[in-house]
Amino acid sequence: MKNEKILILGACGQIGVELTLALRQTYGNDNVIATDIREEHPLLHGTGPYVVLNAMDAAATHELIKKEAITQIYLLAALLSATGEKDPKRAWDINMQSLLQVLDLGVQEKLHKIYWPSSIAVFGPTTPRDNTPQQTIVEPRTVYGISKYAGELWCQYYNQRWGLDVRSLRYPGLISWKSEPGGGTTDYAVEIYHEALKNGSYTSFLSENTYLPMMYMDDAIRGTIELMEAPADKIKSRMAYNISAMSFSPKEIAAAIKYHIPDFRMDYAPDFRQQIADGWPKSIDDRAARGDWGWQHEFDLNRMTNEMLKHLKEKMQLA
Ligand code: AKB
Repeated sequence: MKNEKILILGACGQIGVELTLALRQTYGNDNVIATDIREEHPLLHGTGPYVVLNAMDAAATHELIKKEAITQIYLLAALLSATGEKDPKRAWDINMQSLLQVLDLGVQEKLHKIYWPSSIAVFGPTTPRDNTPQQTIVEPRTVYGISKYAGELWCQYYNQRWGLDVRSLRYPGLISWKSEPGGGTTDYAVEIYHEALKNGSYTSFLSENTYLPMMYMDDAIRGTIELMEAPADKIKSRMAYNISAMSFSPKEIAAAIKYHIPDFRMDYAPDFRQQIADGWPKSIDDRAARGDWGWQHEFDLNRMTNEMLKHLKEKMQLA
């Protein structure tokens, strides 16, 4: 078993649940302390230590780091793009304060590594939208995107100024059957599978030809752990890496579902999230991640659709 003691902040969110379970398999259940402001997620129950903790509470976080002799932190607590637009100042406070505290604690306690997720939301309407490069025009228009871009710059700053080993990925929309998404613009691509199985229909809040970069959660979790385990000299970007797997529109995901559920019906009623999606990339150039530390995706739209429908059917006891 690897000799690290890991603290997860925000373990009950969409990424947190699956990342905690995967890290517990690699590092041992007792070596991964899961925390969140909410009650423990049912899937984490009985799999290892759990503490109710607000990621904004620096003193309590510091105490836990010392008590548990923590060596690595994964900071996943955040408000996402759609929720963030409803209360921009709160989104800024949560997203930035938690990151700056963790970076400071990382320096103070000489932590081995820190992981903090960024997002395709760092890009904006002036960014080239097809095959968006690793380095390009970056003018985010959502508070979530602004906080992610500022956060990337802070990560790079702490790495250069204090030698802190902080690593990050710009996640596309993440699709999972185990844990629920939490207030993003790409959430439609998860909801659609649930509704297809429950009701045989779905009304998309994005228009039919809105292409966005997406990824199956298994790929995202494996990629995150591979990034964190890569030798430090392979990590050339101390901001965040573009990573990509697939790109599709609501019309295309509907067609992939229709292949399994021929009567599935899709309607469209775009809302405020359409404008957010219209400012984001359609597809991502992730050659830097592939070249520097060997990133590779495994799931495309059809393979992911098979998995999502199979697992959700079992979960919903429809199989
Ligand atoms: C969102 O839609 O806000 C997130 C993201 C792309 O970071 N899923």
